[in-house]
Amino acid sequence: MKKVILSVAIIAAIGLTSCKKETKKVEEATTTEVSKEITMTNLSFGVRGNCGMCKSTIEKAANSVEGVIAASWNKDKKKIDVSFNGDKTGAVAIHKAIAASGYDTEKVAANNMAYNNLPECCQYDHEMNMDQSDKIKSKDH
Ligand SMILES: [Cu+2]
Repeated sequence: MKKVILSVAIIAAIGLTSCKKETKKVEEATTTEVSKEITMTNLSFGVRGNCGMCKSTIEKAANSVEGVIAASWNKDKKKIDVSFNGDKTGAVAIHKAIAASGYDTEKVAANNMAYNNLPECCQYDHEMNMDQSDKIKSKDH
């Protein structure tokens, strides 16, 4: 009888440890995914534009690139802040997507057809300075 109890205990113990191992495996998988998210890249560059409508077009274009997590264009600074997964996309793809929507970036000139299709108020001056964050800073002083 004692032997039976002992073997039951052993089986239970084995069962418990194997269960624990499985749980650990799941935890490891989750940790890997989280560390992948940490490869997020933040990028800021100049983009020309005028108004709130420009802002939504520019941000929509940036967000349409697979791997882009967040995009925020600043109307006064003429500058966009983009967060993206560096494994999935890169700066060039984001510049190109914004240019295709009709907006000049520091590196890629706007698509002319897209620019001409923008509402009149959004047809910004191609000579406009981009990334005016320094100027705005000095204005604040
Ligand atoms: Cu606009």
